[in-house]
Amino acid sequence: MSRLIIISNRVSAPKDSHSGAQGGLAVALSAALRENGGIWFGWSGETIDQFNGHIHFQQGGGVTTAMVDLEEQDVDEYYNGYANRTLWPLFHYRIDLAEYERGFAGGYQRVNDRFADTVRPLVQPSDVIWIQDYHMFPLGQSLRERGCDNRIGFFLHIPWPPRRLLGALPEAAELVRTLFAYDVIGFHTQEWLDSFCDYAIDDLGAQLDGDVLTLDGRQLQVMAAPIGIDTTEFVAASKSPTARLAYRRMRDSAVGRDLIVGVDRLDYSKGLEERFLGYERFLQEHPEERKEVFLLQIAPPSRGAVESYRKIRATLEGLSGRINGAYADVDWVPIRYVNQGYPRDQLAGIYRAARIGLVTPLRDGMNLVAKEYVAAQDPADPGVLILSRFAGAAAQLEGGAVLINPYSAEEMSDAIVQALKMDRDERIARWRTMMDNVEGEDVIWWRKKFTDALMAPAKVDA
Ligand code: ADQ
Repeated sequence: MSRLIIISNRVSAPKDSHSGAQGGLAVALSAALRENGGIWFGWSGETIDQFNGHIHFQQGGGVTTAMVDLEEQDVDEYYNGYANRTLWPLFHYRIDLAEYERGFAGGYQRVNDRFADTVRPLVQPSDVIWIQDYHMFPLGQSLRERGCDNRIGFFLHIPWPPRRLLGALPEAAELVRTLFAYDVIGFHTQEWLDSFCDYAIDDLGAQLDGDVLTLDGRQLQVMAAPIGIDTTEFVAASKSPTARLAYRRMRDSAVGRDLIVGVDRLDYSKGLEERFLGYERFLQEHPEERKEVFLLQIAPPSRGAVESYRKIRATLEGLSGRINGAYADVDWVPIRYVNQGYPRDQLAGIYRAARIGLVTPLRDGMNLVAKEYVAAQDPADPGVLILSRFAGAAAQLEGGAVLINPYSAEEMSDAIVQALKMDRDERIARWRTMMDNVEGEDVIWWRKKFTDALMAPAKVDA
């Protein structure tokens, strides 16, 4: 069997496989490494004065991790720059926030070349390489230039933007061309996959035959593989003693009111500002419901080095203050806004206590919070998921969620009322539909779908 080399910006292999403290992705990738043997490679998160390519190896939970340090300039240009100030906003349709600087693009390529230089000596001829996400689009090409002819796959965790939007990226054509260095490329949804094919076909002249794109004699297999959560683990987490305690604490502090919960990284793509405005609209339009509910928004800060993230934080603080100032009473606060992370089992208990899960990104590759909310519910008395139609997860959960346009405060307000009034039979039926998907297409299914394609023997080039 081939060894697997997984490469991602940050490495988060679990210290022990059942701690339950890490996300589903880390669990799934670590399991793949345990089964196949191999290495998980990435940036250590540390900086160093002069890049030296020195690899820090670690063993834990049956997984070998290998990490390198980067220079501060690397981090500024590659991570805070091109990845998070150019690609992230553009790929989330925020052309207004995307910044284009040659230094970012240059630093991004330099770091990918550094990763390639560092990882190349670790690769054995029969290894299969799986690269994760938008930090590393050109890494496959860099590895090919260093004589690596292994099977290499790439999975994109964020949306792929429509063709004309991608055209705003100065290096768009070059970037897409480099992706033909891969053997397989995966997206969460058919929509993202179609947008990718549109660009490759219409702008670069690639040809599509079945699931294979051909450009200049290189064949690239394209696939939609929606990521799931580790459902078994999450259901178990939702019944753990910590979850039960968190559930009880929430219920006690709710004193009979219905909890609406939002859990997101503090990121403009998650539609938090629009969510607060939609909730404010609900409070305005439905004075009779006001003291019957409250919104708990959990949003740990992320990417604080990037200006647009500092701005969204300030905006949300202002907005929650304004709404609470306008509506709060001595015994009731409409929004509890919390800026910290919680362990997964505690989060599971909070989800379970919530009558409504409010997941309203403006654009999201998938959105795992939506699936975690579903998995944590009590089957006999589940809550309602209100979900943005612009999250990748909507393609799988549309049969059970109340889908909304997150830009519309009116739709959000109406959906909250609909969810509060929904009778138990309808809630159970909707939840069952969603849970069937969350159980069937879990993270193990996702990982297998991708690695099966990646590990299949290469097709002969036409
Ligand atoms: P993210 O943008 O980080 O992921 P998401 O899929 O929602 O978004 O995953 C967030 C994870 O962080 C969830 O597992 C959630 O439980 C956890 N989390 C969030 N807030 C937390 C808190 N306060 N405390 C503890 N845990 C918290 C990117 C893409 C997504 C895609 C995933 C996986 O942007 O679209 O679904 O990768 O591919």
